[in-house]
Amino acid sequence: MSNDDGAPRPARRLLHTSDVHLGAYDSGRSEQRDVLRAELEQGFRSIIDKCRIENVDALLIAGDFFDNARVREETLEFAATEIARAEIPVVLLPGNHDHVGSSGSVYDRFDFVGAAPNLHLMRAPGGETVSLGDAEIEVWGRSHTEEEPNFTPFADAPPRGEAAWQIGIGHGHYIHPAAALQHSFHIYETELEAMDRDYVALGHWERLVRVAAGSMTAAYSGAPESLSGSIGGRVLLVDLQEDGSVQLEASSLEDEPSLAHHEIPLLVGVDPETIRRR
Ligand SMILES: [Mn+2]
Repeated sequence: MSNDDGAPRPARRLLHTSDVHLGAYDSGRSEQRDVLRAELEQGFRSIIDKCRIENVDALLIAGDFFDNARVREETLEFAATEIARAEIPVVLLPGNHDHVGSSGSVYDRFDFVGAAPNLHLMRAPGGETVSLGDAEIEVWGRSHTEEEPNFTPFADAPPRGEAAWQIGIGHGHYIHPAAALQHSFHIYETELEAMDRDYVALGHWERLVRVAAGSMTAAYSGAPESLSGSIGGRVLLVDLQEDGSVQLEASSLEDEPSLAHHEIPLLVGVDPETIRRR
């Protein structure tokens, strides 16, 4: 597995988030929706602040960045302005709520890369590799298009590339061996192992959890602002360390204590019906 030649690798730090759902409260006007909308935007603003404060080298957004394709124009402008403010490479993988493809994508409404030149918007339905910064990190992912009902984020992913750090990013439902199979966008442990990446950044679940994947690390960051309750509120700082190991820290956006790698829940024996997804 992985890069085992023992040569030291350049230490890097990523920030992993997902399921931001910007624009979820854009339709209709009411005082309550305006409050919720402001909270959602503040969540993303806090993520960009954290990138700047924590010396993050790249930001990964693992799908459902926007809630739908009809969000307000000012939400699109807000998003692009904040991404540009990060001043580091930002990898944005579209999920099922903000899919790309021929049927009305939110990303066709606005020139995001023009407004935020540091943005890497993954649009290739077959999957693509993005090389970041000084080319020590490569990120592979496959975006949702909503044209394939049996979409699988990681099936038949290409082998590792040449860069020191090999990262996967995907938006889908991790299939725990105990899980029922009716969910969509399946991600299997065998696929994660076959990808042979150093870290896989997952989205689609609002909940923060590591998933068992052999000797590699794969995790859901959870949503920065939960649309359905008290879960969420954290992002994952991903330290790629010189010895080749990957260390996570779940950092709060609301002044809660951080969770160290071993304190982040690991998916074992959980009832899959308790996991909220959008
Ligand atoms: Mn989703």
